[in-house]
Amino acid sequence: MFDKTIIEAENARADADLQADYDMLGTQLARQGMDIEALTTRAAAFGVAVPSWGTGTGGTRFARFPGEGEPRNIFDKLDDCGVIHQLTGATPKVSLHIPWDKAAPADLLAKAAEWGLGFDAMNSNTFQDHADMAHSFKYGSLSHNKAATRQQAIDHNIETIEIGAKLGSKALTVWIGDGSNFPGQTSLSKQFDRYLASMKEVYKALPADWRIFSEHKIYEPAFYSTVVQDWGTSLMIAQELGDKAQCLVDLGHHAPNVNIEMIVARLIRAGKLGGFHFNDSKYGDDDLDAGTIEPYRLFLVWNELVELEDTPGLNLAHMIDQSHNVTDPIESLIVSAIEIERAFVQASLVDRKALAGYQDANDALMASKTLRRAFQTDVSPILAMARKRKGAAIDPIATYRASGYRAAVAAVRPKVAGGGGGIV
Ligand SMILES: [Mn+2]
Repeated sequence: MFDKTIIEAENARADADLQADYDMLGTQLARQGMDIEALTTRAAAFGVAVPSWGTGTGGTRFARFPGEGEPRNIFDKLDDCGVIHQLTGATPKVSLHIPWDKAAPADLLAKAAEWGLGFDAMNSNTFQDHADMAHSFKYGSLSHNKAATRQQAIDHNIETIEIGAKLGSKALTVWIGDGSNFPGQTSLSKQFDRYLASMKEVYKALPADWRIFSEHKIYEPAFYSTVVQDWGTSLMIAQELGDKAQCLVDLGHHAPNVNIEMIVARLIRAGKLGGFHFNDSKYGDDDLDAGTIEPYRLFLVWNELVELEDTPGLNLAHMIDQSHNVTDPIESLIVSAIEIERAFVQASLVDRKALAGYQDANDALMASKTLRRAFQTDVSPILAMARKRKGAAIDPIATYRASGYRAAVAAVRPKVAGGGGGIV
């Protein structure tokens, strides 16, 4: 369905302009003592995982409007993820959600191999009821007040680990919807105790080389209290569980205006930052495309990550977590992967020696200007050159549109009004 020769044809048309832009940027960066080739090598090595659920059209609490040619199953989703990786060269792994993506591991591995894809962190799902389950998660899962329901949630997480182990995944991300809608509905402390006891059972089932990520979220679907509501609780969980437990930061899971880059710095200091769910938001967990609302915040998060990248033991799982309601999901995921990589490369431009000097001298204005100089540099030619050298597209969106992929898959994938994929 995707003719790779379109990339070569489109790149041939864009190549001369790219080379001219690249040479000009290289000259500018050289004047600042920076080597564009080193930055391009760094960009080329960057990767961010695509969420399988992001390839379908999402929805809101109000409605879901199906798109053309949406994936019917995990194999269609992997095809779409493969196209994204072909075009960007920056999304080598896919993050799966169980049970949505349940299939024979051998078949998943074979489909992923067709596209040169691997599998990143696995995601369990106890925020909805599955087919054939004895107990409902309506009133909670890992923190439920009934032991049998908690055990069912524990068993599901362990099953998700077992599936992931067959796929080469090395981590489980646990996000739960548990909480309450009314003051008094539940004991805040007992509910957390039950959650911790359940997570300890899941932790015991981790293979030696696996990690478990605790993902916090301030609210939704529980609107009064959430069991894992912020990074403080997430850190408590990771510290109580043990060395294989770390925290996952989803950029949309905080109150508006929270200083997320500070959370990043603190969690790295504690040795407990495990990974990211990138997206963007205006008000809440909007799951909008990365870098579309607050690109400077995305840059500032990356500024901390780059500054602390040599911290011993730091091993971050970078993933996208978005919901696409009004765009072609493939296009949104392409744009997001590029914007995340852009912020990474921009943060790599920060003159850290000069910045440290301004900080030591209490020169707030020049320290701030040092960051903004990096943020205001258009690194697009570096990103495009990194793609070109990997055989990916100089202009991924234009190339995708020229490929006709969406129309081709729409011819064989019928529209489905319901379907999975949502906001997590
Ligand atoms: Mn998330």
